[in-house]
Amino acid sequence: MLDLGKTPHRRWNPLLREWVLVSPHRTERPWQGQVEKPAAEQRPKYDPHCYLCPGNSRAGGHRNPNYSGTFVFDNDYAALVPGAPTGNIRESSLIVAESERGICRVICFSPRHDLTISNMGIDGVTNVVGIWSEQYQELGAIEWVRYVQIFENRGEMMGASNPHPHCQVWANETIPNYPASEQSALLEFRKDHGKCMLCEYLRLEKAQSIRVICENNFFTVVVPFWAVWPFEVLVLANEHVTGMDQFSPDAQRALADILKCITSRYDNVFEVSFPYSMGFHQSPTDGEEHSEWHFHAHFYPPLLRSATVRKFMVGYEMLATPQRDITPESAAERLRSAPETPLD
Ligand code: H2U
Ligand code: ZN
Repeated sequence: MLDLGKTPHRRWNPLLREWVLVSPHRTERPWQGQVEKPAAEQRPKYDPHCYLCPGNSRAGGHRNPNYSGTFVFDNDYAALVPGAPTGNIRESSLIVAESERGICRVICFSPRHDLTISNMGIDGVTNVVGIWSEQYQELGAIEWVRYVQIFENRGEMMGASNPHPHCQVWANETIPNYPASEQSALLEFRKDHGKCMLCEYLRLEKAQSIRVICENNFFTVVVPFWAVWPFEVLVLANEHVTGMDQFSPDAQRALADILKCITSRYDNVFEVSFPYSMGFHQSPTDGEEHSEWHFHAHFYPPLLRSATVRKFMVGYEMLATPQRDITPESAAERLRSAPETPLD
């Protein structure tokens, strides 16, 4: 008999429509073994060398204003630019390229160099949610922008270039791969079952509750059944809302609250400022009706069993199928038992 906590098995990711291999017998109890704690990171409130702190200069001769809340600017090293020449190459069906326009921005969450979402005040994070919603709508309203991806890389391990609390926004001419895959899965599920996949998934998770971490009136955090990263979570809107443009002020505050809760739990799991990549998935802005979309956020953190042991997607995972050892259920238990208050 298949025992999810003991038997090697594979699980189905219905959003990306692919399998993940789970080998629970390899480490049945993720919190066994030594937890190494690196020296506490002491950061100043203001860093004269930080290119995101108020009043400092950035690349290309720009100087940040003395901002007091959030601060948005066009990325000085933008991966995509709005004025890129258009064209395509189709030498055969095998050598294919298309030009891609885009707009890349950086959003500073706070003038304070030393804060993170977990230890910023709820009002500050609510302001950030307001800016995300504004950027989603402003960039989405541009005629050729079909998708707005808001994402945060937190921690050097995730390739963040700077510890100052910030995120990026990329607005693209085309819908990127993962949102596009999710969109076709959501559409197909609705066609086959007559309901939203994520509304249904949330109902199942709430009924079982073993993978639910925390919730408020508007959002629920679960370790998805099909999680690949050790402490991966999915933040789901409780109601079927397609995007941030539909959030009431209460929902914006609730998103800030739930983000603070999950990031604080993360920090408390290994007593470090937890690295992760996080991003929102919501309706494209291509002018089509997209009632199939259910707003959600993914958190993909690389830490495995201590602050210094990280998971890499290598070997079998690069060549065959993603794999995990600790089960999503034990990760959920670990996150549930971590305090929801900031680490400091
Ligand atoms: P990340 O930490 O997620 O890499 O985001 C920081 C972004 O800031 C990065 O995309 C940009 C980088 O291009 N940046 C500027 O726009 N101006 C600068 O002076 C330095 C970095
Ligand atoms: Zn700074």
